[in-house]
Amino acid sequence: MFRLDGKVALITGASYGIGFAIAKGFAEAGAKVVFNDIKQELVDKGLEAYKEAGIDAKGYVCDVTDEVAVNAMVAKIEAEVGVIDILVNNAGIIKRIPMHEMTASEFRQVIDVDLNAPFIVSKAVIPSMLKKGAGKIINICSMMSELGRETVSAYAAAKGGLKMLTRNICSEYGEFNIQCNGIGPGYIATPQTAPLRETQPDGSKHPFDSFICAKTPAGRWLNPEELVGPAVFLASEASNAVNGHILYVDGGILAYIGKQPK
Ligand code: NAP
Ligand code: GCO
Repeated sequence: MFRLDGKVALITGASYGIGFAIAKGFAEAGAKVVFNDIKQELVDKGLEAYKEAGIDAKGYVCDVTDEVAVNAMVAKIEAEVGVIDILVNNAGIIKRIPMHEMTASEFRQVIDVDLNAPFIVSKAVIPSMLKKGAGKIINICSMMSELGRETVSAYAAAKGGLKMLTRNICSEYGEFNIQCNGIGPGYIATPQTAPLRETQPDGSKHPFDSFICAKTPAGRWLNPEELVGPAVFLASEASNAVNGHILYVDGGILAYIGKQPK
């Protein structure tokens, strides 16, 4: 029941990072992997990486915030590969700026990619899922779907909204055998969090690096590959009775007050 054989899976923003890891896991579970990225060179880089992993993925250039481009991409995928059975809304950005210094335009850019785009892409794939009588939508949420912190106001607002969009898609389409769930990763070592892990000029750990290790029971950053099992579960028939759920894959951060300083 954890296999994805015969399924077409679209993972957005999956040339590298979390999206790539999830897509690779889906391929290993039998799915036909389709991904997009915003630039041709990123799609090409992604195709190379998938090929090196022995995966015959299909890549499309598309800015997921552009509804016309998304609709055209989905139509192209349906014509060239097949109806999308599994959608992972993974593409995302973050801007770490104190709120009183953030411009409205910067705020809107984050909301556009992290919240509006999952709406746009989900809306594009749901009609065919309705016709097929089945579908899986997985939204990549965040610790910031539950918690705030300094400098990430736009991102937290977007990821909090994405949690509720997940629950609303569940509510609106559950009767048509479409399950929509979220994955809330903890702190994952990817390019997006690289600035938070940079070694300091004196060779010491970044203060945020030490902070997150103290907030994570396992005392470490998580790896993208640790999201694959939960993602395959939510993409497979094993989760047909799971809907509107945000599965936090955070190593226990949300359960933990944090390691007391020595
Ligand atoms: P990442 O390394 O920055 O990768 C994000 C991917 O999305 C990149 O390929 C990026 O392409 C693409 N993208 C950005 N804007 C796009 C757009 N408008 N259209 C199409 N593609 C676009 O991020 P990540 O760490 O893998 O994170 C992936 C997802 O997990 C994001 O939604 C993030 O918020 C979420 N998340 C990450 C963590 C973490 O600790 N890393 C934890 C919780 C949740 P470009 O390279 O061109 O920007
Ligand atoms: C940050 C980090 C986080 C992670 C992730 C945590 O600046 O706090 O980038 O937002 O990306 O979302 O779940």
